[in-house]
Amino acid sequence: MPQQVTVTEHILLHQKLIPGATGQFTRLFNELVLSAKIITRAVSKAGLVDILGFTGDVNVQGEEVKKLDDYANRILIHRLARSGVLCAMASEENADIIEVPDSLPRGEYIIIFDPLDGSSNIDVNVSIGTIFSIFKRKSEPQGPLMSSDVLQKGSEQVAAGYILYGSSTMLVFSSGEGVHGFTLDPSVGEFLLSHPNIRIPEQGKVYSVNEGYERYWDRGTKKALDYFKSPKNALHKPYSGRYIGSLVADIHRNLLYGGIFMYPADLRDPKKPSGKLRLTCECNPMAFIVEQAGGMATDGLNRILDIEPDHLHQRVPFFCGSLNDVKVVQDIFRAESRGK
Ligand code: P6P
Repeated sequence: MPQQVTVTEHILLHQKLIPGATGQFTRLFNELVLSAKIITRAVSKAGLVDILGFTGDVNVQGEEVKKLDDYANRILIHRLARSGVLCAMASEENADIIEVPDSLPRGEYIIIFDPLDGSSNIDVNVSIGTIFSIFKRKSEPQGPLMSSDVLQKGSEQVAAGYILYGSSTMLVFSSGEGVHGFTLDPSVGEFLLSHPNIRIPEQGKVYSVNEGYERYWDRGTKKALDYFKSPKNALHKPYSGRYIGSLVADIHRNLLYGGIFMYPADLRDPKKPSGKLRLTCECNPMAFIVEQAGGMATDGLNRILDIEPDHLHQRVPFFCGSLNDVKVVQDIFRAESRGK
């Protein structure tokens, strides 16, 4: 009988519990796992029921909200609030911090999530994902929640991860003790350990970027792409270009096979002066995962996890993946900043 380890069992048996935790983390994670199963059911039927299409609403990002986006957001908010261990939540779909209703028990954890990233791919059956980032509040539990409790830098995360709704549903997360992947077995409704201790190859062979925006890139990004396409790079041949346009799918592929994902600054669009991706609900959790797997994540000059967030929906340029590849990008940007 193959050893079948469930995600809850894994957290209890193999992850050091967060210092001072009283099983609260496990309760939060169990609600996240239940949410993943509920969203999987909806995503797998999206083509069959009238859940596709637009709600007609527009989210804080100015993007049309698809029904599945909205559904996933509502499921996560409802379930996570009932974990009884949160003092606050934040969602990519909501402009402001989401308070936990006074009628529900609260705790010391904070979770920030993108409920269904890559949602523009829903209608064409391309993999999409939920991304999450978990902190513990810093302010006194009896006192008021401070914005600094939510706007913590990524290095303060106690856990982070993603759920990938693809050919199978995978939960990939880290609580600071390496990265572990669990695959949902729909026949028993459990996430089973399928990818223990994931390590990203130190040297990649793939770059992921939307080259349609090349004319709007800064010099550093253009020089980086010249490097990856040049036979004079570390591989002595051009890297392959792979871009799905769904962050969770692109990062997951590079995590397992190696490579670098880039969403650079966009010098054209006043809404995206620092690129499109959000620091708190996309870049921080992905950077935490990739660093825990032995990779690296930078905005070109600074480690992503060291950036102090200014506001909840702050965007940053994002270069993330295999250590050797991200180091090349950082060296290019640092040389640019020295005016070389
Ligand atoms: P573009 C999806 O909308 C998303 O936020 C990420 O999942 C993805 O990496 C990126 O945007 C794709 O953006 O501008 O290349 O279509």
